[in-house]
Amino acid sequence: MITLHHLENSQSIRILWLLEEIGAPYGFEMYDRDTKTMLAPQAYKALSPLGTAPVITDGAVVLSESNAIIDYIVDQSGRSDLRPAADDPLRADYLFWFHTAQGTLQPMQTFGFVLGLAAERSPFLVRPVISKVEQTLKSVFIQPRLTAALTAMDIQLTTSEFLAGDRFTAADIAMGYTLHMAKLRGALSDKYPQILDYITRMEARPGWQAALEKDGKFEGVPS
Ligand SMILES: N[C@@H](CCC(=O)N[C@@H](CS)C(=O)NCC(=O)O)C(=O)O
Repeated sequence: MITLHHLENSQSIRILWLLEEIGAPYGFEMYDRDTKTMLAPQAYKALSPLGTAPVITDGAVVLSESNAIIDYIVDQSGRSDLRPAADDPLRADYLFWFHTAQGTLQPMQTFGFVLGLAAERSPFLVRPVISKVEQTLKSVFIQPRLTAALTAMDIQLTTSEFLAGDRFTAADIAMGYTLHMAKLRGALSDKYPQILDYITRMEARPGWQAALEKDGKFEGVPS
């Protein structure tokens, strides 16, 4: 049986959501973050080579990286509706959004957050310099990529209910946490009305609600 090793307030909520959407039995172990560093505790870091959340175990298998875990769980579940097949016309949209979640949107968002922390926590005298670097990197590198992806998504969602057509897929799961966090941080303005509606639809899903209930204290903390 698959066991989710679930770190509080983390991207692991995606996997909990997927498991709840699938509805098959699974094991669940909850871990709190280190209260000083807010990183995963040592017991969590020892689970996998990367030391990051999420992690699943399944017999001798230990797997980290959100999208690898999503693919593994969908493989095991036999739920072919969650991933358009190779000859499905929706396959390209599916692949694009599934990978854009973890290949562009989430890393850019995390990078921006870390740059903000660096400026905030740097010694007083060098803070103006670090802040300048933060602003430059955000405006030259991060924001254009976020804007491009969010604009394309908003356009996509004018013609389809989900990211890959009118069917809920694992691309919606991969993107879910990222958009949820973007919304919480105020990064989604009225410029993206379709995305805001889409997030409301995703948050109303019984699977997402069940994941929040099982987690019990999800607020969302990036890193
Ligand atoms: N690309 C990785 C990112 C993993 C990641 O950065 N996870 C964060 C939680 S959102 C984490 O483990 N933070 C705690 C730590 O680094 O100790 C994935 O999707 O699994």
